[in-house]
Amino acid sequence: MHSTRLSVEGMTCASCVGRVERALKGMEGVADANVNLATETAEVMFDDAVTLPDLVGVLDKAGYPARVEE
Ligand code: 9UX
Repeated sequence: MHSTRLSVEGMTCASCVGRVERALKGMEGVADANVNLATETAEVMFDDAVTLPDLVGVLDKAGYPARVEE
């Protein structure tokens, strides 16, 4: 299992948080996703079926431009 923190742009309300969490958790291989609205980040746990570009890509597609932090 891997984990990463993504910086996510464009989340302005609680519904946005839900959308981002659902987009991530809906991916094959994502075990958990926790979004922090205040810091505009998403902590994601995922297995070998998922790559970092996969995570970023699904959020970009959902309308929340993302990049990998650190
Ligand atoms: Mo409400 Mo969050 O439209 O985009 S879901 S601000």
